[in-house]
Amino acid sequence: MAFHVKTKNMPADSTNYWWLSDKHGDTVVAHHEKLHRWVREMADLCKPETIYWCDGSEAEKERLRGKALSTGEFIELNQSKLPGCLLHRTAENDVARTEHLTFVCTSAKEDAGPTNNWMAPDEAYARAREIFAGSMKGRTMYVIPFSMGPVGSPFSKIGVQLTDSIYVVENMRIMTRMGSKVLDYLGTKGEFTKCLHSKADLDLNRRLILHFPEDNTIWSVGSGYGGNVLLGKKCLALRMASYQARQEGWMAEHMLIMGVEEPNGRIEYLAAAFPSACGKTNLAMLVPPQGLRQKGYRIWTVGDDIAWMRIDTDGRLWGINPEIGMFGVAPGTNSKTNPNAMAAIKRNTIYTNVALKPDGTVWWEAGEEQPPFEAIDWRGRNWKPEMKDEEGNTMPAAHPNSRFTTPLSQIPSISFRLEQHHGVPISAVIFGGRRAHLAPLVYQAFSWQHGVYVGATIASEITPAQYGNQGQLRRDPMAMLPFCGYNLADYLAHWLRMGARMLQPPKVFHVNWFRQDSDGRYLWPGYGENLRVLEWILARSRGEAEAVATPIGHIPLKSSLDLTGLEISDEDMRTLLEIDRSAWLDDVADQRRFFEQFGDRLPREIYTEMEALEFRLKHF
Ligand code: GTP
Ligand code: SPV
Ligand code: MN
Repeated sequence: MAFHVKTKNMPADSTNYWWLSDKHGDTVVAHHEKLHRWVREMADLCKPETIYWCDGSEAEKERLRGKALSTGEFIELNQSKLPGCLLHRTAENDVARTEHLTFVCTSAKEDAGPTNNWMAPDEAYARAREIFAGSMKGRTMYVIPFSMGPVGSPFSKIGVQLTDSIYVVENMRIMTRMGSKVLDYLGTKGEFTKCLHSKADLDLNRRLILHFPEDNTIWSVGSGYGGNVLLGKKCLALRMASYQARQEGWMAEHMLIMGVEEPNGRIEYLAAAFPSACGKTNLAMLVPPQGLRQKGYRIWTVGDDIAWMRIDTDGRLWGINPEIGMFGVAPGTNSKTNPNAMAAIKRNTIYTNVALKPDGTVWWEAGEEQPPFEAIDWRGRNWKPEMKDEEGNTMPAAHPNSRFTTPLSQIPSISFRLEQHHGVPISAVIFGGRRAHLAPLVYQAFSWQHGVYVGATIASEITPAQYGNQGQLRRDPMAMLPFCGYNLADYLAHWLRMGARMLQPPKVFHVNWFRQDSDGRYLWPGYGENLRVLEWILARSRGEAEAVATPIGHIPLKSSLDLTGLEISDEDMRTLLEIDRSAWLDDVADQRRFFEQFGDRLPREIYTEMEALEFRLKHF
């Protein structure tokens, strides 16, 4: 066990050593020179009053929370109804990821590719340095050693985040394995990602989220919102990790992982990539609808946002969830749509930008009950259900991207395999998006190569998880458009290479839970009912269920889906499974425009698949 002699007002250079007791209980001095030199350099830049090394203990958690409650950074919720729960409100201009301020800083611009913002490393460091300079004056710099994946696993990655936000520390405590055990593992020489964060003045014009994959470094300044500042998550576990994964021959993906236990007791695992706020958290912990529950189905949640996958000695793809918490979308979550999440978030949860009810509990749109008579909204203002903004729109009480941070261990459906470093074997990979039109409920790719093309052509409506034109359709390959730490063309080539290396690649599917009619009504009930589609997907992966070949892939017959107990009209089912050839040809034209930006770097196989689809649409 390690303890750290780091307390208030010690000068930065006294962080140089910490004390560890060795196996025999003797006290020894450990010195990770690189780590300490870096902490000192960053402290020289940011000028905190104090440096505090997080040990990950319960006592530390209580102490930091107490401090944040006293400054208003956290608001205490009703502790008898929501024990261990806190509320945090971000700045009004800081409620989602800011993709336009997020950069991949490789030495060559082409290595970032046309879909990432790019800045030369020297310029990026220089611009950020100006904002970081003195940004922590009068504040504490917290040092958070964390592990993505079980501590000590060969498939895990270590990071050390410096931050001046207790909100960040407390979220990292839930989302990652953090504290002394990680320092112990790092020893005197361990590799780690250098993660620097400061809220600075939360000014949108002085906000930058910078990735330096060549230096294994992340700098984020000027924000206090989740994906911008919990640097283990999107920054490390996706952008940096995807860069490393390509070099090291594995995959870092924006995917949930879930186990589906079938009536015979066999558990098969699925990995699914949907863009932000398109249903990963909900699918990963779904509760089987009555009809299927009676058959004996049961779900095991492994992960809800990030999957790291590698090929094991059996030639199959195995995946782990590097996180141990979920940072989930609140609106739409209730005991009908997601009972497992509702059970999980009743304790030890940090709520961000939800509404506060007079009894000290929380509320959000499409939540547990009808709108409360009055509440304090996400901005901290008095709110009533009928309130309208200047343009006459109803004002939500909770921000549409309000979230909860909760330990995965609290989810009733949590998988018993979460802590196993080798992870779970993946039988099927599912892609999906939020598409009001075109994409049918489900289809299966003809091959791995066709599947890579299907993933590359995901299109989805922009959601409140990011700034941008809400609802606008954009192409988002593998749901990684905002998260791929290198050229997306090289990323697609990596996917093709991985397929060639596998003896039994997962079968590939595409789903769309968000098909609408002309009145904007969802045709498919979604949520738990999605298991009906997963059942078909798993049977197809084993080569069992019926399907019809169409130009875009194999689709189920209505009769090959178990719809027991579901009220859905024949007409809606027909629409959900229809293929509109001329609309698909228009989509191919849009795909071509998207792909052209990658020039010769895009793998030829992607064009081959696109042209084959075009041919099938015209001639079959
Ligand atoms: P990130 O955390 O941003 O990566 O998102 P996510 O993919 O985990 O999305 P999440 O499951 O949190 O869902 C986002 C929103 O979509 C929530 O408001 C959900 O209630 C809603 N949603 C999820 N699944 C379904 C579904 O099957 N049908 C419909 N209509 N809505 C859904
Ligand atoms: C997403 O936007 O895809 C999220 C939330 O999962 S955040 O961590 O903020 O990126
Ligand atoms: Mn996500």
